[in-house]
Amino acid sequence: GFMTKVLNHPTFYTGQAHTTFIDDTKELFIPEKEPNTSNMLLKYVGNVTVNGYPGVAHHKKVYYPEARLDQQQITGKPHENAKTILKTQGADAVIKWVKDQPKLLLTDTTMRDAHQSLFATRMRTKDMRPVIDVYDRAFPDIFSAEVWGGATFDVAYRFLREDPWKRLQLMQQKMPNTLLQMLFRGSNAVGYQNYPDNVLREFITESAHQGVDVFRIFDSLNWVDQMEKSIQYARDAGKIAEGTMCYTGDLLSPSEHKYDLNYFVSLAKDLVSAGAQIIAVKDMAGLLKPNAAYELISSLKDAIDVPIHLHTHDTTGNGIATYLQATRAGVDIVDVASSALSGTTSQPSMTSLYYGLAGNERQPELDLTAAEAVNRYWSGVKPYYQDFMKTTDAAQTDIYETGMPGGQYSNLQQQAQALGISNFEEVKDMYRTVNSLLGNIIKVTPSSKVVGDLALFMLQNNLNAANILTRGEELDFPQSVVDFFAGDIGQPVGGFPPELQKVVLKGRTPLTVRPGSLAQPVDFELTKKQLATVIGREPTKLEVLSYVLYPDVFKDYDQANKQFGAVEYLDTATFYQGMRPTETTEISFGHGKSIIVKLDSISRPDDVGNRTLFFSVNGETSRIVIKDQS
Ligand code: 3PY
Ligand code: ZN
Repeated sequence: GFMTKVLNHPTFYTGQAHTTFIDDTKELFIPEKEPNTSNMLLKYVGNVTVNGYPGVAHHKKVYYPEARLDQQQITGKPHENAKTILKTQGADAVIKWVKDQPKLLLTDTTMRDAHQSLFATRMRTKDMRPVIDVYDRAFPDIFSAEVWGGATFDVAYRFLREDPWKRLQLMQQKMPNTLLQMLFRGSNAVGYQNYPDNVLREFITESAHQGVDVFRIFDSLNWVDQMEKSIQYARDAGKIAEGTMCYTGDLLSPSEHKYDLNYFVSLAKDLVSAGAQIIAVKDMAGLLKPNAAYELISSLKDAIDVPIHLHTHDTTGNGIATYLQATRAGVDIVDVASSALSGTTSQPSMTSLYYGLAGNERQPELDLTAAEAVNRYWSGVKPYYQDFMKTTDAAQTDIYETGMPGGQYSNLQQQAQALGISNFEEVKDMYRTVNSLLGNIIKVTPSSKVVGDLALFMLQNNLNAANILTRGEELDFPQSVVDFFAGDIGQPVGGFPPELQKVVLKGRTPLTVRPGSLAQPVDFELTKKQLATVIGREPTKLEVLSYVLYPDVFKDYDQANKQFGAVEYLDTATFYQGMRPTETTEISFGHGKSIIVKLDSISRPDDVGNRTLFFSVNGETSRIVIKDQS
């Protein structure tokens, strides 16, 4: 085909047999997708054109001015920082360096949590690329860039049709002077269920190989047992393990008897005993009020000797105030995002915080010119994702009452709408009711989903706090709720409410130990053979890991690749919106190679609903037949 001529991509896949699954060879590259032997990309474009992309309104195609990063503004030079110390002296030296230097340090979450929180994790690697290329010089004083983990892994395969490992490899290659940080869901890794310990070990070891330097390890119920192994595996890999406390409740309230200062201080001590080199306070819902932050950070600084890293979301509108108070109390590192991708459900703005600390001796080191240039670039990227921005556009102080994490706020709104529940106030009220029914649990992925699912279920079935125990006997509860009560995601602080547990489990005996302590290890060699038959070639170990975590998603991804080829080359407007008749676009494959594609016309559907799309590719006609699903 024409594109095979245009492109001659090396195939990194060698098919070489491994004797053991764990080895240190560099032969880990994901095979390059075979870009187009039979108009595969056109099939993709044709399909999106005819049938749309999930979540994207089929409006008139919108192009925005091309996002540009002004290289002239990036003049910094890499110098000694946390990353160079990790490389030359190891993890302990980084911790010492953080403690010894007086400034507030920053973690930039723009390429992970910010777009996860603002537009459902849909940002494509292609749109990150210009920033990745200049990152080391733009932000040489940053503590770390959070760029991986959380939902990015799953969403990359499932929705972006790109390989998350490749994104990480690119960052490792292009950002060698920046600590790369990931969010790791403890025993749930980057998924939503418990994985056996050997899977956690493999995943962490490989992520470390591929570039992750800092592992922020949390558990959705703050259960240290669920984090301990992962902390150890990260340390074994020579990397930095952040033990995480998810913040919930209201520290300042006299009626807060569960998640009070003592709770967090003793949890922090337990995490340090479990091997955490940094303690992260993860305020996923933006509930940590400024004075509570002052109290909490001061107490932690008194009680433990490791750096404190504070993460918040600006959902409730007080993010910067919280950081200022935390800074006063001696917090070591805080999480921020480029302004264009900051605020509301995302992190507070990096430059707002910088200006907010004017006159403070702890004001972070930041090259404002570079930060603003990068920010202007992100402003240019953002409109392309507007269809996914179902998030709030203003501060949501009612979250102080519901405790719902920012990421869930928009998701749950959509789920409720899909079920015909249009009054979100009802959902929020029920969310609070469910939270107390469950005994006031920590709410973050995946425990937040339990609360959300049960809230929607109760609304649909006309259940309330009074009748759930009786009427619940006849009802099958949502799977996430059953799993929670069965102990499959761990033990909540203070245990399960026993009566509701009985009603939900219907005779099943719940776990009281860590699920991973009972799980059979995964046989990677066997899995590799199985995957080989699924994809029709020998998989790399990274592919085997992805398949272990997400078997169906990975299979589906492989199918999509076989059908559509290297869709990561498409521009973002075309990727999400397809093309309109008479439109022309250029698909650039890098190394100066590109093709000009014009959509000449689309036929009406024939009697079986197929439409023919007539493209010209570099002037030659190509016909693509697409089934119209409407
Ligand atoms: C995730 O697990 O993806 C989160 O961001 C939780 O806050
Ligand atoms: Zn977060």
